[in-house]
Amino acid sequence: MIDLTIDGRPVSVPEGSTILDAAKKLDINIPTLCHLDLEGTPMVNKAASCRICVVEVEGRRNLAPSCATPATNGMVIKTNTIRVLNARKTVMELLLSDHPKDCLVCAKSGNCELQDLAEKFGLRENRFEHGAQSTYVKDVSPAIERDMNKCIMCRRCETMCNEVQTVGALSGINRGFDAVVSPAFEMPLDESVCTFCGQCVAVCPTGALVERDYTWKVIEALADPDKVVVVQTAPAVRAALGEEFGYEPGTLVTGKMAAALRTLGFDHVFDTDFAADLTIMEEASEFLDRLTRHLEGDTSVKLPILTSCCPAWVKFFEHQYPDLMDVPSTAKSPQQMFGAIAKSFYAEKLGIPRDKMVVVSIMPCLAKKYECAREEFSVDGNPDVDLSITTRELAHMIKQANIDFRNLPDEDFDDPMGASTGAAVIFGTTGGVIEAAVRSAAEWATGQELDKVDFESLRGLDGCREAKIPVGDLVLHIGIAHGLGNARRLLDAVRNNEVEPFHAIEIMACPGGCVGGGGQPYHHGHMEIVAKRAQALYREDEGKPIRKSHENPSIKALYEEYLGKPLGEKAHHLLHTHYFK
Ligand code: HC0
Ligand code: SF4
Repeated sequence: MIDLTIDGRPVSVPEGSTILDAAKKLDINIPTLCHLDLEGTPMVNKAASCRICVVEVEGRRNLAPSCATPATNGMVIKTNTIRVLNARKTVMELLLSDHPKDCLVCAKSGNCELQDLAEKFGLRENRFEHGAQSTYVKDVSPAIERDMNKCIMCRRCETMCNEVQTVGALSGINRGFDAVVSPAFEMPLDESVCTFCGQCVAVCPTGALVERDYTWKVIEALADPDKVVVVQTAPAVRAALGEEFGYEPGTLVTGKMAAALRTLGFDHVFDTDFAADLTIMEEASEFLDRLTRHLEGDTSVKLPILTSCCPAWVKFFEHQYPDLMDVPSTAKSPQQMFGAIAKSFYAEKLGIPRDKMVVVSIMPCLAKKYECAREEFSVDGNPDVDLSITTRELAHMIKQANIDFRNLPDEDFDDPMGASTGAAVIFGTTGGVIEAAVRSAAEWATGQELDKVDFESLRGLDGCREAKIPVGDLVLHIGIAHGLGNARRLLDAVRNNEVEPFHAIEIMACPGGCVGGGGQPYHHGHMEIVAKRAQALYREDEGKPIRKSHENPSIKALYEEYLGKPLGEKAHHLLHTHYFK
């Protein structure tokens, strides 16, 4: 252990700790901006570029950035001398001198770490106010908006994109005043290898990176008397939306969310979970089909099957693993299956043409905005899912509409596309999709009912996991990765035959799965919040009367009435897709 003193108080910390870690242990709150420590992961932003966390170290001439300075034995640290305060004040003044002052209309207002610090510092004037201002043009993609005039070069996004996600879409370019974080050659994000996972947005401390906001388009659709507006809510939203209304992380607000959507004026309040059950029908069938053929010696069949419901993961493998394009399942994601069924089966049921229906999805994700805009998910230019908004955007809509969320009654989803099982709701956390698939595949393969549907070995938050699940005479070898960097590690090991062959692998782009999605309420790196949301989904699963997708009565009826059988012709046409290099 290392023993040191901070502001006159002794503290012991493990070898390798920084001064900031030691101060945290004493609950001394040194301000930080570029620092990012995703608790529970080895990931730390090492840039130490902002210098807001400087402290005085006895015996050293220069102030030291506490986030990047190792604690050593006998150190005597002071965190609030006039020299330290003066240095921090200067840093803040310089940062603010080249920062737009449009806080009132900034998407990050209320969640901006720069704004919070300015408030904390109580700056009332700025000596550098009339300096030069950056004049970058906004980069607007279907999912993310980049306003580099608001970038403070903390480089958290770069660390997230390059080290955690290993996508490599962002890097610091130019020098001095013109330095900025950008895709290569300053190309628009949309033309780069960006996956729209949104994790850079989740960690950006200012409004430099934000979601493309579609709330006003949704409001316009709701106000249009000629439109029938159908809404679907992703599994992970119900476990996080409450945080925007003062509930503890991990509080389920499924019933209040349904009531709020009805109050907002949606004509049909449905659930993406319904389509998650449908996804399992197709994906588990495809898995069993491939597995059976493989066991019969068909060498053309590809195993492991990879899940394909996360659009950032899909874009990642399209860019980075074009040789593996025939390995992922061809099943569309639940969001897109929902849209395809809503605008065919349900529109026909209502007796309306597809272009009279507007399908809105509420997602914890930014990549879903990009996914619903992909050309293959439309018919004659009319998209299956018209608009996708995030958990945060929904919270804004609820607040804007003067809805007293906390006092709403708990309401149910509408029928038939609101009915779902416990297997569907766990889609929202890492390991959930494959657990749901195993529940159905195991019963189909053996013809016997499972004694227990909980597969605890598939759960947890380790970045790469594996489990062996006995099914009849076979032992299924299942892999799970969340976070694209972990996905890359696992896939490289598979491609290089460094691991025992897997039968199936689940991949989700965001750390934690969708509960940690880029569109969820900001968790500022506190991964324990993500873990609480995951626990909430397992609770909802446990409380459901039906916990296996193939037992969902509305799904059974959909196949009987409309689709035929899983992997059948109609199902193939509506529920499966293909990938592009
Ligand atoms: Fe997910 Fe999904 S589980 S990707 O994480 O599969 O966004 O919540 O909606 O589509 O269901 C996100 C969450 C979804 C989809 C589902 C899947
Ligand atoms: Fe990188 Fe994801 Fe941000 Fe794209 S959205 S720049 S892939 S972190």
